[in-house]
Amino acid sequence: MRVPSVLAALSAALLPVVFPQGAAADPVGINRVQTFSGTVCPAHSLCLYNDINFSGGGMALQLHDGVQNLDDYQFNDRMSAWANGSGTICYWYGDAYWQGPSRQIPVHTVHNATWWENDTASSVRC
Ligand SMILES: [Ca+2]
Repeated sequence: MRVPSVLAALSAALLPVVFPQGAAADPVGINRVQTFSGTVCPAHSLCLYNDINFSGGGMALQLHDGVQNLDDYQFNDRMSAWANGSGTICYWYGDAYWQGPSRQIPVHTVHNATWWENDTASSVRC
């Protein structure tokens, strides 16, 4: 196989992985989204917790990470607290695909969701 055809084949195979359909125009690129249990928020992460007082496990995102639908992680409408150690401003949204009411999560802030925020987040990005 000639080199150009190998590259073409590799591009066809890899581009959908690198740029999932619908995500190419979005500023969120590399996802290193993790889940964690209990209160153990990974370093340098925005952590979204299942329960108030930063407990119950949850999800961790880093700079440039985004989740367009928290249901993909069985975390839709579940966030009850957050702690932003990511080093960047993040945002969460009441609807999937970064739609609906949004809230900024400033750098180095921790917050228990208010009653109107509790269990409403459906997407997030940093
Ligand atoms: Ca929601």
